[in-house]
Amino acid sequence: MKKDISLIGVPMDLGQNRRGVDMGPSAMRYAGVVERLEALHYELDDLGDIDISRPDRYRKDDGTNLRNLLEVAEANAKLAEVVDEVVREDKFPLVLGGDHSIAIGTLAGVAKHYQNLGVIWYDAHADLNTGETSPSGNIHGMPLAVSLGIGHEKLTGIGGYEPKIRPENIVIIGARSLDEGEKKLIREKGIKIYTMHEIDRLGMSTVMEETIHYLQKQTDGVHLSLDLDGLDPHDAPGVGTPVIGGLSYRESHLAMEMLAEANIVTSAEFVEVNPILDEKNKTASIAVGLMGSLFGEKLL
Ligand code: HAR
Ligand code: MN
Ligand code: MN
Ligand code: MN
Repeated sequence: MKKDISLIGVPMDLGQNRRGVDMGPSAMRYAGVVERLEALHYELDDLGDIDISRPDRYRKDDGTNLRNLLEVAEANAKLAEVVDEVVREDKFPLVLGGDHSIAIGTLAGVAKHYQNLGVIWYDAHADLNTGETSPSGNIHGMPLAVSLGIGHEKLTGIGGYEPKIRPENIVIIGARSLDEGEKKLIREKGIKIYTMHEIDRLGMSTVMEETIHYLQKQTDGVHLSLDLDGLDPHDAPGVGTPVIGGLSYRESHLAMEMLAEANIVTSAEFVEVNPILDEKNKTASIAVGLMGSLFGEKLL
């Protein structure tokens, strides 16, 4: 792991329709992210928060099924520039969300620095919708599709190039809520996915061994996009779209610990923490704990 980390907050809630997730970065700072990583001897540079312009009204853009399209696109373009600069300075970008639509900007900033960027999508959802397939019109259900170059041009074109990533370099872990259009895309593109079924059968240890092996042999960097709703809502209640039957606290730590050992992750984001829906900042604290494990914290 690079010893210099740049922390970027993205107080974004426009990619979905439950307010509060814009306070995620504050909640994770309050839960001690800076101190936690500094204790592991990282040089941490907190770049503060990206400016998000708030629309006067949350609405779908004319003629599209895309809620707050222009504002989401604008925020992600800003985020992409900041992340791009961080990677150019040879630092590790650690992005705090915000709803998952911010992965569009993070990946736009990171992916141009790699020939074959791998992506681990740790999530209850696949986020492979487009305006056409989305049941909600919420852009946080679309960032993985957008990064593949599938979706509205105002989103896929962010950063001035597309696609950002290739389907064969993606591994989805923890999925248990998939829309029909997403299932079709997963099959068509042959995207590697460990749903809860495979994780139950194989165990997280094998899933991570396979994931690491798969990505190591074909990628030159790995972005971890961790949606806290990948965890079971019993463990991580402070999320806008909880789905029962999720990954446990310990399975998630094991996943992070194995990634730390393999030393393959080159950028990361932790998203969907909503402190208004949380119980005494539990979910933000769990997110920070997972960051600790990802960056090499050991039990002994
Ligand atoms: N698949 C649903 C949709 O597109 C729900 C997406 C939900 N949320 C997230 N993303 N938190 O992982 O509307
Ligand atoms: Mn997600
Ligand atoms: Mn999700
Ligand atoms: Mn439980």
